[in-house]
Amino acid sequence: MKAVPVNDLPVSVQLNVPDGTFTPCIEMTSRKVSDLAMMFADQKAVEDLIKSGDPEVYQIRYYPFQTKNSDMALGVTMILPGKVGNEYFMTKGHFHEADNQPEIYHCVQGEGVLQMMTIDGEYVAAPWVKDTITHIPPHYAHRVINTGSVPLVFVASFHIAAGHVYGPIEKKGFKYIIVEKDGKPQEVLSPKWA
Ligand code: S6P
Ligand code: ZN
Repeated sequence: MKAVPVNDLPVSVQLNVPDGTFTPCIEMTSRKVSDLAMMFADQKAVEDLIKSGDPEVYQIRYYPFQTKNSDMALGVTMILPGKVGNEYFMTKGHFHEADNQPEIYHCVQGEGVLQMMTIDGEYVAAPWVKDTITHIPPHYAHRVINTGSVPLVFVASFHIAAGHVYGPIEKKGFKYIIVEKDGKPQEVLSPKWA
C-alpha cells in the first residue's frame, strides 16, 4: 500500500455507496479471478473463467491518514456479484501481521457473510446485511463473501501498522466455503479442511 506524506490536519473523503468509490482516493487495487485462483474450490471453473476474460471480482480503495503520531487508514471494498462454479465471489482474506491489531468493518450495501478464523481454526461467520458493523479482534483472519445480486460495499477502519499476511489463507483457506445450493447460500466444509 502506498505511503503518503504526514498530514496532521483533519481529512474528509466523500463516499459514493453504490460503486464504493470515494474522493479523493490515494490508491485503487483491482483483483480478478486469476489473482484469487488458489482460493476457490472448483479449479476447472477458475480456469474456464480466466480463459473467458478473467473477470474482476473486487476493487479496494485506500486512504492512509498518517499523522505525526497516529496511523489510521480507510479501506472501501466493492465485491461484484458473481460465482466461480457454485462458490460466491469473495475477498482473498488475510491475517494482520501485527498480533495486537483489530479492525472494524461496516457493510454499507448488499448482503453476504464475514468469515473470521484464528490460525487454530476457531471459526466465526457473521451474516451481513446493509449496516451490519463487525469488530474483528486481533488474531482473526477475515474474508467477506458477496451472496447477493448487487455489489457488496464495506468500509474498513484499521491501523496502517496492522499489515497483511496472506500465506496461511492461500494455503488452507477458511474452514468453510459458501456455495449456492437450490438458489440459496449454504456453508459447507472446505475440501482443504475435510
Ligand atoms: C485491510 C482490510 C481491507 C482488505 C480488503 C481486501 O486490513 O481488511 O481493506 O484489505 O477488503 O481484502 P484482501 O483480503 O484482498 O486484503
Ligand atoms: Zn484486515
